[in-house]
Amino acid sequence: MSETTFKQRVFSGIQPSGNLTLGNYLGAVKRFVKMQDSGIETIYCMVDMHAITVWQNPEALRKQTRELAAAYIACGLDPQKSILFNQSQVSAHAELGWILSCVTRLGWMNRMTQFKDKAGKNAEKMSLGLYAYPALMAADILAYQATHVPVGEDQKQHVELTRDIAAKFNYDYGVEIFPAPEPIIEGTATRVMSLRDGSKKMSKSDPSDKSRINMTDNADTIASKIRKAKTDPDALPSEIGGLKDRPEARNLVNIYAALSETSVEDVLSEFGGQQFGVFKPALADLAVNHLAPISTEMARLTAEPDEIDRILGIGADRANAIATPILKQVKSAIGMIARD
Ligand code: AQP
Repeated sequence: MSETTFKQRVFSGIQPSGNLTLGNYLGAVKRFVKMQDSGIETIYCMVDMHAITVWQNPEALRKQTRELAAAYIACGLDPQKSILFNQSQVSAHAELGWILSCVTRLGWMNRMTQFKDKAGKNAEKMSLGLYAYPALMAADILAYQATHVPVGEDQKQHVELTRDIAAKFNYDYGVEIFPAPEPIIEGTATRVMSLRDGSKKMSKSDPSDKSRINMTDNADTIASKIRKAKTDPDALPSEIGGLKDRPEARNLVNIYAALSETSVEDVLSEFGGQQFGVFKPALADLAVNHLAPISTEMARLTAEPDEIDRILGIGADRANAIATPILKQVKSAIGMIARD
């Protein structure tokens, strides 16, 4: 059992692999903002090295990274309060990623459901990086000795793997360098589902744009996507139990609750007995009112790419200042020679 007390520190990241979705916003960024004001140091990354586990057009990657930075800031992350940077500017991620790959067991990696979901039947054609992704994610977190990791439900298994990797490294080298980071998964929208299929998670890389709400969608597009979202013919129930076996209805109610910061019970007490013809326009209004100021601010920020790059550079320097001494301890524990 670890005796070391680690300073509380939050780390999380998002891949600049496409447009930020409502799922990323509700499952991650909105909660990043809450944690920023909790008095704990917060570090939020644009994980561009994870994004390239699937081929990205270089120009698109640059644009998506700046857009993601703009989205972080437009949603309320303050670069003075939180450390904001893109992963590839801090080499400790890649260095520690390799070291932790040598600690991680293949049997552990083979149990990762996200690789199976993403690779499907084409595993042989996927990159080695996509398979090794969770070891790099462990390095992202452990390079800062982070203790809290706000994520959506789909990332829980990877944070749990990070705990196993941290414990094995500490045990193998007889040190207490790494904490056991806690996944923080809270709220009614920890797993926002596709608008076209209530059994699939809403995802940036889903080939169907209609499956998701992008943070850059305009009011008409948001309203149209919600209007066309798959549902069933029944009215909304008044009790949570009535959402059982109705994944699409449950998803829309969860989104409403998360956006309005109320509970599912409250949403059902307001809309129970109503048809989707009433509920969908109310949800569309709520979503547009919530997201429009964010997309306007994102557009303003992305019009100044040099300013975004400057903010990311400052964030990378601050991140480096934390990660470099931790990586030094790791290398020394392993027996790697370094200059002072
Ligand atoms: N649908 C979702 N509901 C709730 N949370 C979600 N997250 C992602 N999708 C949902 C959370 O967003 C954070 C960043 O995710 P990511 O970009 O690192 O990778 P991902 O989980 O693979 O997200 P996507 O959108 O599905 O990306 P692609 O399509 O590129 O793989 C994480 O905290 C995640 O839990």
